[in-house]
Amino acid sequence: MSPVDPNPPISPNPPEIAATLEAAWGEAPGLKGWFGSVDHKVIGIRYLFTAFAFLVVGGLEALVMRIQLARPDAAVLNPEQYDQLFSMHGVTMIFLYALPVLSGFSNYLWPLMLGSRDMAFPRMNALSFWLFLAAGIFLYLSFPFGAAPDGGWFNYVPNSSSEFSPGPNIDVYCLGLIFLGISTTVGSANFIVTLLRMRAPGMSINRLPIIVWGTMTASVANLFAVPAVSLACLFLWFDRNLGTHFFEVSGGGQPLLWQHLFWIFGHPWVYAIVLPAMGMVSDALPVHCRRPLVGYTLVAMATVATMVVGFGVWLHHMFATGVPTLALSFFSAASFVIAIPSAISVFAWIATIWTGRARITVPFLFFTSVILLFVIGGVSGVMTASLALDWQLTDTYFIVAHLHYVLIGINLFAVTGAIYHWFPKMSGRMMDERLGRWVFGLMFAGFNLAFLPMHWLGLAGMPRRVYTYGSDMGFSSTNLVVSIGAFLFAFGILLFFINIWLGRRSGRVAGPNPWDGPTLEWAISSPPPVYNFAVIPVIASRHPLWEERLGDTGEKSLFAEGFLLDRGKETLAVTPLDGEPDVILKMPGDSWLPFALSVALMPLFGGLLLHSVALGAFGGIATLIILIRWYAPGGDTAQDEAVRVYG
Ligand code: HEM
Ligand SMILES: [Cu+2]
Repeated sequence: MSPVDPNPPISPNPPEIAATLEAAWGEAPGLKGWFGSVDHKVIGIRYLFTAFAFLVVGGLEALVMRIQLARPDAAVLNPEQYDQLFSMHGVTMIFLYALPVLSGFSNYLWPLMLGSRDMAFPRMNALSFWLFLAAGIFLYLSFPFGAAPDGGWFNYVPNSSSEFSPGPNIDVYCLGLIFLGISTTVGSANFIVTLLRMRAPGMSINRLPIIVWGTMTASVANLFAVPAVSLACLFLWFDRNLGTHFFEVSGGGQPLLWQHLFWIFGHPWVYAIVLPAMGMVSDALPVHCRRPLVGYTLVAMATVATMVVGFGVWLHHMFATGVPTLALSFFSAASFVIAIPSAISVFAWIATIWTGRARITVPFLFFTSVILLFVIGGVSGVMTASLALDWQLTDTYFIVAHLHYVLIGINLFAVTGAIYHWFPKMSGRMMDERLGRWVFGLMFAGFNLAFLPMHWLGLAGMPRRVYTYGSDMGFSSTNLVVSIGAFLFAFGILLFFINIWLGRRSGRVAGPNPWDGPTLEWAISSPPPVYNFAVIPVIASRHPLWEERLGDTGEKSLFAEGFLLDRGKETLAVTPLDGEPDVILKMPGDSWLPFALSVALMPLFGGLLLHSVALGAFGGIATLIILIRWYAPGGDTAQDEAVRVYG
């Protein structure tokens, strides 16, 4: 920043302090810095990049399926290949794109929005990223061998038992999800502790941005939900490899147990991959409407309520399995009820647009389209909460249409808008608005062309997960339209990536606060310095940068008079609810351990998959050595040297 910067960041960053902090926080040079970085911003961007890479892979799989389905009786794919493609497409999109992309945003944004210098556990943060990448690679290594999971993303037994699926495909699924579950668990624990402790003074719980509420809710839910699916996968792996009978009727087991364990995880997970995305809309849409979000408290409470109710609806995925009538009625009713908290956010967004002074920017277009797509996906969801309709529609293309409206509508459209919104912060440059409008138009038109007619296909009785259909069935022309729409949509996404690439290379310089946003991340330069805030600010409201203009009486947030922690790699921890300053934390430096641990787990899981004792033992011993090194006392990991600031 030059001294004549016309638009300096609000949070001061004097050069002499910057140099000290730079020395303490800067990345180690060379490979150690690259593999060992624990900076939440670096990790966040890596998460985003990797998740988008998986989106491309999953998208290409979808396009191949759509080529096969464009015409009746096509033979581009045989049934076995089609099974692997839709299964890997589902697994990739749900597990390797939809949650990780949100973890990327939260990782990048949380400390900046909360006024902290990093996440609570930087090394665990790096670990959760490397584990995610390793588990993704593990799942995909099976692909070239034709051994990829092929039992759908929810992998029902007995179809996935060794009797009906003797190859290694399902074992890849089981071990891959257990592997990935470690990453999710580590990441969730980190988010929760970060929320409770790593905030600027005064950032009390009722001042948190909604994305923080969203990711916090998702993280707590993941801690309860992920063990269910990991356990289910472990049991199935036992059944298939050690001859146990958890899911086998002949041995006294229960096939339905799989569905219960899976959906106790699966339904909350669906909320985990939309609530943080809804949070991004709740935080960013108001900026483009030039007013605070309408109904902040209700929206925050609704976020939590959605998840609480979300744990009580899993059986709606099993209406067609012959469960007792009383259970059917209960779960049907709960599934209707969940529409209420979901609708609160929609009303809050509409009211914000209605009462604000909207600028029709590209993020604004994406966020408003989220509202529309959410309503369509929500209504088709409520329809299937009705038993009679669900029995008719289950396993048809109506469900495929519904799930894409929810997942693409609330996750992908929100994420794309959020990239346009926060890209200037991440890169220091703007993405081109004109190209952005083309991206939006193509994505919106292509998406609806591809997925709206799927509802009709489903109502007409076209089943999902079937590799072809006859020309006499009346599905042909609609399927052609769907495939054309899919390619249009994909072209829009391609343009989006080009837009990012051009923006990075030659976009207009953004300055600290190009959208005139109210939250803390806009108070520092773009991109932010490694230590985020030279002076940890003291927060007095929900919109620290808008206090003047909103005519807030009472106390004002302080940017120049906060905490200056410059005796090493330090940050402040506050009390959980009120955000009172509590202790100064020594933060750990770069480390190769998270990377090494993730690499070492690959041969361990590989050995289990291939029944190779040597490979497994090698991975196991390496894992053990790295863990011992990690936990060995000394080094710079000690977090207990905290010095009290107050009292
Ligand atoms: C270009 C975009 C996309 C297209 C054309 C597309 C198309 C398809 C098709 C053709 C199927 C299989 C239908 C069947 O035979 O049952 C499918 C399934 C699925 N898709 Fe997509 N999809 C796209 C993007 C996404 C995204 C972004 C997500 C999630 C964030 C997603 C999640 C799923 C899931 C969960 C399934 C179910 C897989 C299963 O049955 O196990 N899709 N999609
Ligand atoms: Cu559900």
